Amino acid sequence: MLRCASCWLDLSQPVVMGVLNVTPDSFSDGGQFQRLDEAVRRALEMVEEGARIIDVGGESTRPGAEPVSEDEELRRVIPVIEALAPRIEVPISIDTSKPRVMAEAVNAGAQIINDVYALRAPGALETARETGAAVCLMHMKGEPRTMQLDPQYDDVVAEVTAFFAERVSACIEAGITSDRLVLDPGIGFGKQLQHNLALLAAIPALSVQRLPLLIGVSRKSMFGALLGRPVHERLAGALAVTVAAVLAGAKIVRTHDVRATVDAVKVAVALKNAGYGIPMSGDSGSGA
Ligand code: 8Y7
Repeated sequence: MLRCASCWLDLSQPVVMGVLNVTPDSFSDGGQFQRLDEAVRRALEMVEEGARIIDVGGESTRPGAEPVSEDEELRRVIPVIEALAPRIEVPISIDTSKPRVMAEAVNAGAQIINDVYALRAPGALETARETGAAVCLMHMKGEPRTMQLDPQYDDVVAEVTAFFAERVSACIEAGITSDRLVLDPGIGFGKQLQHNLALLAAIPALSVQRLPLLIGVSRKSMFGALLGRPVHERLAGALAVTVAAVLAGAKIVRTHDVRATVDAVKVAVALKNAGYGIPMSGDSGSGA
């Protein structure tokens, strides 16, 4: 169970996190009330489709994206969280790296902090502790504006695992208990295709202290590199990774495409429960 600000999230079976971007380019241009209405409708739809977390984000962290101001980020996300929290049972996560946005979002009803900067901003550890929210600690090499300019690693799996161990220690020292923590290798965040694939292949060994892992590959450029597909033709690729990640033990899958991803997770869970990957008796050993 994951301890959230005022609830527990059952992760004994993997769950889907639905992405709710509230950046100006995500919804229509019909003014703030219409945008709010559309955002709430999409969130309710994702819950209907089986999302068990709604991830609200007001700052694009896509490669090359420019940062937004704290005030602008608050203006985008707080009204959405206030409108949504009383209307859904599933926890809301706030996708931010800014302490003040974390605090106000949890005040408005968010239960989880999803920080691509893993609480490395000044004051973030202390603020996160005080909110009582669960925290997703994501690995990112560099910062969004420049992270995809030829990132290099000696051993990406060792580097990400060491980063997890360091950030988990920092959280524990700051008073954030381990029952509040989720880890995420940050697919596409300062990584080339080979790094993303190495991390996905290492899922069974990637965690520290057996903390739950979150994987986000939805629409990401690794499928551009692998398949030559544009952003809206990457669902099949992402579902393939989803099945592999769930079989390997991932506990949260972050996606824009909730309905299809919930189906893929169900299939993967059924295969896993049927013994997928466990050799049949007589199928291992001497080969006689
Ligand atoms: C991830 C994420 C994004 C991810 C976590 C996108 C905010 C880029 N990706 N958070 N956020 N993990 N925890 O393409 O992989 O959705 S934004």
